[in-house]
Amino acid sequence: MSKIILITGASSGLGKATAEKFAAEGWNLILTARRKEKLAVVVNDIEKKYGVKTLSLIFDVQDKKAVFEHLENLPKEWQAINVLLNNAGLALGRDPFEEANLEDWETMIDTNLKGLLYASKAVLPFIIAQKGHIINIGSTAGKEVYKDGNVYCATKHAVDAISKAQRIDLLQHQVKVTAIHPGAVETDFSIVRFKGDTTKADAVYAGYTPLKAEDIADTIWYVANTPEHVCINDLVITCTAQGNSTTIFKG
Ligand code: NDP
Ligand code: 8X3
Repeated sequence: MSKIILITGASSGLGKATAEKFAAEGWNLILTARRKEKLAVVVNDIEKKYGVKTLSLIFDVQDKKAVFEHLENLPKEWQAINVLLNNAGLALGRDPFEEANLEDWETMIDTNLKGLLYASKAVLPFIIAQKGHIINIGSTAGKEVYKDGNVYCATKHAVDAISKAQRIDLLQHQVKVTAIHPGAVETDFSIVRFKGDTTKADAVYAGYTPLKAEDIADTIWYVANTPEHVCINDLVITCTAQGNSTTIFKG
């Protein structure tokens, strides 16, 4: 029987690439996002290319009621979830503390932290039943704080802490928990962060070869397919040109 991965934030970037990777390996997919049309394109492509089964769910992970309504009431045939990938997330702005926008802070906290908690809690009974695996997408921003990264860094530090907590608390259920912390990956991330300013977004990836979403998808595939007795706890991955969040060798 095919395995099932549930991916939050599957309409672009890391989530989309991971959906493709797992579909190519024959897994069935539960894919979630807010943008219905964008997710529909991903789903159509994958179904055509790989012939796997997909279930798409449209909701905002910030909306506690919607998360629980969708995930607690999954159709029976979709409840045997092997892997939950908590990926939905974003940065908004890169501003000094005194200038940063309060609403941006709230959106990042509600998405990156509370959304991850809601999704994890809602599907936990299914994951426990499978002795499954929770994979949380953190960031190098969860390992160090950089200037003007304030609340984004805080949310990713929280993902790091929650991953450790989940690993300890879920040990008794033999649920694996992994946190993956990427450095710069060229996706829509910076376009979202800089609110459509493509000049600023492009500058983030100029002058070196950043990670591709597929690099992270390959890593997630590896982490999700270790032998039963092996759990990769924590993994920081950057492109070769990146030493930490703010040190990038641009030739
Ligand atoms: P993208 O902007 O390409 O993708 C983000 C995904 O998250 C989209 O599918 C988006 O879907 C979804 N999403 C965002 N907010 C919500 C929400 N409130 N409810 C539901 N879904 C939501 O960026 P990435 O693929 O790069 O980002 C994925 C994750 O990787 C994030 O957690 C990010 O912090 C992390 N990360 C990214 C790095 C990078 O350099 N790119 C590096 C380190 C970590 P939709 O808008 O349709 O809802
Ligand atoms: C995304 C990477 O360096 O912009 O999490 O924080 S960074």
